[in-house]
Amino acid sequence: MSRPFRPLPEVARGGEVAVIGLGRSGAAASRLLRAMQAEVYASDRGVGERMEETAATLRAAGVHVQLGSHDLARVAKCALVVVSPGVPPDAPPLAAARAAGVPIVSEVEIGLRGLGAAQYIAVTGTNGKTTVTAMLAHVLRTLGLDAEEAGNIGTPLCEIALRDVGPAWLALELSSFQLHDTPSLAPDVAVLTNLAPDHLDRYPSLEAYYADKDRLFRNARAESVRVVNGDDAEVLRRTAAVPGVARVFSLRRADADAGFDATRRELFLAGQRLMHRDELPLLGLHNVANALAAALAVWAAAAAARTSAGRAAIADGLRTFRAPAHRLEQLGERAGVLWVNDSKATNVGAARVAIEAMERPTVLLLGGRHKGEPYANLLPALRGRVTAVVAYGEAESLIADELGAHVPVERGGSSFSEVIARARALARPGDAILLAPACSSYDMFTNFEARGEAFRAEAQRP
Ligand code: UMA
Repeated sequence: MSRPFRPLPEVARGGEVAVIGLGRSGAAASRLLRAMQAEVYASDRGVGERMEETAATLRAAGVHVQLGSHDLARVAKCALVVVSPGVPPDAPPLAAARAAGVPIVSEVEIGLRGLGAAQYIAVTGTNGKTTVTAMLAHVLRTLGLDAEEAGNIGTPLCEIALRDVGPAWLALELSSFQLHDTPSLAPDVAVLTNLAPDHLDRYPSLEAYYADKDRLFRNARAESVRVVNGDDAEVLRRTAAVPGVARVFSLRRADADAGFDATRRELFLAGQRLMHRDELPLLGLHNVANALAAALAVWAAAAAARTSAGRAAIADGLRTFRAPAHRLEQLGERAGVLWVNDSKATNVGAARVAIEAMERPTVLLLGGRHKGEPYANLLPALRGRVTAVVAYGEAESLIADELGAHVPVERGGSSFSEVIARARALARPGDAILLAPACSSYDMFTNFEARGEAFRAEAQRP
């Protein structure tokens, strides 16, 4: 028996709820909507075995499921539309809903309405948000609090809301897509890690992408708390007028609310030394920034963190945190070559951060489906670190054209094992092979996780 849920006001006068997209979010939202007593029409333009499995489970729960297409007339008659983050705003079912005046909300919105009493820290930003979210949940647990991570990091919020007993605390990662249609969002603490160009294949402009990020603060009030990157001028500019208290983390100022002394390599929190940088088992200065953001958010959110025992627990949590899979994940050495999997670097900004974290001469795998950003933005990071680039996939020629005059670029083609063979041949003992593709994976893989797993399998081959 699931616990009772409040019915949705949008469907009080009858009518179906249309769920668009049946990936993890759509499936979880459909089940939660059924638990809220809604009539649910869920559709996905996709077909295939996995879709059929999802459809069968949902039908058993009383959901009306359609695969292979969307019935636009039926969507237009619905009381509410719930959209998965991967469905772009110009998709035909959303256009049909808008034309008919049907409200559109995200899966996260439905999750928030079903969540009950959990406190939550919401995290967004172009890069680092998954690491910060995972760190937050880990540090909260080290403090002895009952905490979990959810949202863009992997577990849809609706899945958490469906549980009979949910966690007391949530670290909730939100993408710009999820922020777009989530009017109820009101986190205990809101974290903005940084802003850089991304998703230009979906947004008409950079401003439109940043405007979705701004929605993290849509319900901010005088008593709201936000944690923001004090080294990011765009973040500071866009959040200056947001109501509430701003807590700032910075790699440049040791006296920020959470700061770093680069000379002594020490992290500070609220005016006191927290730990030495080398106690943090993660590559790259950007991960020091991520640790500062997580420490500061926990300190701001939980009273238990603001004691000397709490401070010790925060440091302990950061010390025992391990990089999540596909995020600068060190896969070990083979023949003196370190393999590093940063498959999650699906944009130029993330790839640049990964390259800058490398402390050995590096062979860089760059490629996949182009997302609209210039690869030339990588040049300052490549110089002095990257001995060769292996360009591959749909973006191969673009990468070779933009970087070829400045750094040795080998063409890897469209077979991933050939790409790896090229990289192996180029790497010398003492080097690193880094997968930080700056592109999406969809030309060769189902997602970035599959790309990272393929890389891991190659790295572990003798
Ligand atoms: N679809 C239609 N009609 C359309 C367009 C799409 O039916 O016109 C269907 C597709 O066939 C697909 C579904 O809609 O089946 C969309 O699913 P989805 O892509 O939203 O996938 P989910 O499994 O629900 O995963 C989503 C997030 N995916 C995206 O944002 C693309 C996951 O983030 C997230 O972990 C999950 O919800 C749980 O919250 C992934 C991601 O890549 C990791 N995020 C992007 C990023 O981090 O850069 C934003």
